[in-house]
Amino acid sequence: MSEKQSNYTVPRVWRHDKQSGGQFAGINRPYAGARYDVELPVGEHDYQLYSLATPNGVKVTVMFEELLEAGHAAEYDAWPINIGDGEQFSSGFVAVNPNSKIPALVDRSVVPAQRLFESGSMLLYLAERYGAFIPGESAARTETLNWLFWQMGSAPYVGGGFGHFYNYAPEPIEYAIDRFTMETKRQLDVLDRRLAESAYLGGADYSIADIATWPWYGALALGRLYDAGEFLQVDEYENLQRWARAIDARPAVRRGRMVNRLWGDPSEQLRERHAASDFEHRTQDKIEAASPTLD
Ligand SMILES: N[C@@H](CCC(=O)N[C@@H](CS)C(=O)NCC(=O)O)C(=O)O
Repeated sequence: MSEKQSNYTVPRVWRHDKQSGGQFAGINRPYAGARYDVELPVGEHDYQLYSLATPNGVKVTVMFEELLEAGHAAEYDAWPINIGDGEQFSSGFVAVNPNSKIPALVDRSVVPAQRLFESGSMLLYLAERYGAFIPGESAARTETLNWLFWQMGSAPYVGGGFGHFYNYAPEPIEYAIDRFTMETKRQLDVLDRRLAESAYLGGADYSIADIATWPWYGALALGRLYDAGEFLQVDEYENLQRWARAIDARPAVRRGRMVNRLWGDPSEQLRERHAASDFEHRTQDKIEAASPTLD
């Protein structure tokens, strides 16, 4: 253990008796499990998604919208889970995801109903169910899974590492920001080099590897995540830019980004989604216009 430059002496035993002061400090606890009893709402479709439009949530709403766009019968109900309010710790949510993180999904078309947690598991389940966005041929399928699992292992360095210390920590810590910026830029270069040799991550075709990766690294490349585009000099990654823009222009991606979104431009928020027509009639601007709040 280094003894340089710190007022902090590491105790023999860590105790949870202080607040870190960070943005999510109020909801973090060092133990798992339900904190209160509330059942989850259930709509009419086979798929019930409990999520939020963070990068991990957007992966799954984009997948559903891509499946629907391609003509598959993958209608779903999407219910917002406000993680800032601790809704991921309800008994209903924990029964679907014991890890208390969005997204969580239930497929009621099978008996007993199938629960799914981990966005990568959901993408693979849906891709296999519909034979879509995953190659059938062994080498291309394996390469697609290589990148899918790469994303699942790598993104926590961006979100929990870079994003946390650059954006959410109560004070900037140079050592932590340097460490995670180094790794984030290295990962951006990994993607840029792959996308120099291939249109999409798995190969010539758009797949679940791209659907998983774009909400994190595409958003970073487009300067939408943590307002860190200039800091990370994302314009230098030309192949990544080409890929990020191509995916951004897909209609299903535009819709998927809106689902379970609780912040930003009200016309871009579809807080609950139950039907394709909701994008036209149930965005937050229209809901607010129909029932103006009283001052
Ligand atoms: N590996 C998980 C990560 C899910 C995750 O980290 N979700 C975050 C939002 S992006 C969350 O629910 N955080 C709430 C919390 O940590 O209490 C996945 O891909 O599904």
